[in-house]
Amino acid sequence: MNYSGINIPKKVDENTFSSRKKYKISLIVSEWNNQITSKLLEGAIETLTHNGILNENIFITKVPGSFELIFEAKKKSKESKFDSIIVIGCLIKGDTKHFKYLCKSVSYAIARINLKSLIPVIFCVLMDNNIEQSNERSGGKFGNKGIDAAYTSIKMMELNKS
Ligand code: DLZ
Repeated sequence: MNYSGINIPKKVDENTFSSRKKYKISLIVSEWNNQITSKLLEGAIETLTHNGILNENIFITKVPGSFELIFEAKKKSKESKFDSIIVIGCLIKGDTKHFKYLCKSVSYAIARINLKSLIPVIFCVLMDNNIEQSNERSGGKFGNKGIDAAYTSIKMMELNKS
């Protein structure tokens, strides 16, 4: 277990590692707060490829903001191409009510997509009070939530196929 609560899988046997070659993953990334989401994306890609997922099976789609993660995740969850989806975003509190409603609608909508989808949609959207908190969770003292999301995605794909 690491500090974030994700159970990091131990080294797996050759068969399990090799069976991951077939998995196709969609990474949907918000460009809003790109300095943070790019680090989450990097952590996710590195973790996936170090754990048996082929580079050519990782498909990245950029969307303008976290709100657009919803539409793209809905679309991708209906294609039969992917075994899992990771949505990556970063919402940072400002002076207006945007933050509150974006946090609510994005988390609620992604949860709803999961209720219908036959593949897991992993939630990697930071919701922070300030940029410092986001930095701490995208390669800082609280790790990189992109790494956690990638491990979660592998676990869920294996669970879904078992
Ligand atoms: C409008 C907005 C605001 C205020 N803040 C953020 C944010 O912190 N993080 C983020 O990903 N997106 C933000 N957005 C943009 C919305 O997600 C969305 O792109 C626009 O409202 C257009 O639909």
